[in-house]
Amino acid sequence: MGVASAMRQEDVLLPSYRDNGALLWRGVKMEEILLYWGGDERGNLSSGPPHDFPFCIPVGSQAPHAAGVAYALKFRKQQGVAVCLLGDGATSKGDMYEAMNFAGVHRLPVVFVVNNNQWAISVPLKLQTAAQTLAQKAIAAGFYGEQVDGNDIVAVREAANEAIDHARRGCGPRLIEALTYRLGDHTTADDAARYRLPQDVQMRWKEEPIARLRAYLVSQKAWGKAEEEELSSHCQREIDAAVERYLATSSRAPETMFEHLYKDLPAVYAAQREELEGLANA
Ligand SMILES: Cc1ncc(C[n+]2csc(CCOP(=O)(O)OP(=O)(O)O)c2C)c(N)n1
Ligand SMILES: [Mg+2]
Repeated sequence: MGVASAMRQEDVLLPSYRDNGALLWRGVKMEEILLYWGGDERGNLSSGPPHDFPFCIPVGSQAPHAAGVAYALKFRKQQGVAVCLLGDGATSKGDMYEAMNFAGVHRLPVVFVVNNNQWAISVPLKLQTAAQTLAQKAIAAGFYGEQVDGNDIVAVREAANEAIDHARRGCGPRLIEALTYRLGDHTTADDAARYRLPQDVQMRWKEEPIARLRAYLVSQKAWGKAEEEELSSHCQREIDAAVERYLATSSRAPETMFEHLYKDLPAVYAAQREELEGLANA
C-alpha cells in the first residue's frame, strides 16, 4: 500500500497474489477482489486503472511483463512507470534475473519492489539464496537497489517516491527490498506451525506495521481511541457491504470457462463445452 500510494494514475501496477492492499489503493473494489478469488474472472474487469495488470499467480512471471511494459512506455514516449511487486522467493526465478538484466540494459522506467517476508511458503530466506541481500541483485544488472524497513510505512512510501521519481525522469530502473516478516500462514491451506517456532513468530509481532504506525500517531497526539473506533467500524461496514454485493452476484455458467482462451476453440475443448451445455439444458 505504501508503494501504491506513491504511484500516479498513468503508472502501471504489476502485482503478485499477495497485493490486495495495492489493488484497493488503485481503485479496485473489494467485491471485485472477492469475485476473482472466488474463481470468477469477471473480478479482473475491475474498477482500477485499465492498464494495470491482474494478480499474478505464477511466481515471478510479472517481472518480465513489467520489463516489457516499461519498454513499451519508453518506446511510446509515455510518462508512466511500471511498478512490479514480488516476493523474496520470486527473486530466485530466472524471470527476475532476465527482467532486471533487460531493464538495466535499456534503462527502463521500472521499479521492482521485493516484499521480503523471509519465507516462500516453508522455504526460509537462507535456503532461498546465498546472497547477503536481495537488494544487491540489482547491482549485477547495473542499477541501484536498496533495503528499506518494510514494516515502516513512512519509510516504504519515501523509498517508493524516490525510486518511481527516478524512473520517471528517465534515469532507469530501481529495486527496493522491503524487509518484513510473514506473520500468518502462507495461505489458508498452509500450517506454518509445522516449519517454524511459535516463539519466533511471536517476537516479530512487535514490529507489526499497523501497530507501529498507530503507536507513532498516538505519540504525536494525532490519533486516539475515538478515531480508532470510528475507523474500525467504518472498515467493518465497508467489508460487510462488499461481502453482501459479492454474494449477490449471480454465478456464471460453467461453460464460460472456455471463453477468451482461443479465437477458435480446439475440438477437444469444444466437445467439453458442449457436454457442459448439454448438462445445463438437461
Ligand atoms: C511458477 C510457480 N511455482 C510455484 C508456485 C507455488 N507457489 C505459490 S506461492 C509460492 C512461494 C512464493 O514465495 P515468495 O515469492 O517469497 O512470495 P510470498 O508468498 O512469500 O509473498 C510458491 C512456490 C507458483 N505459484 N508459481
Ligand atoms: Mg516470501
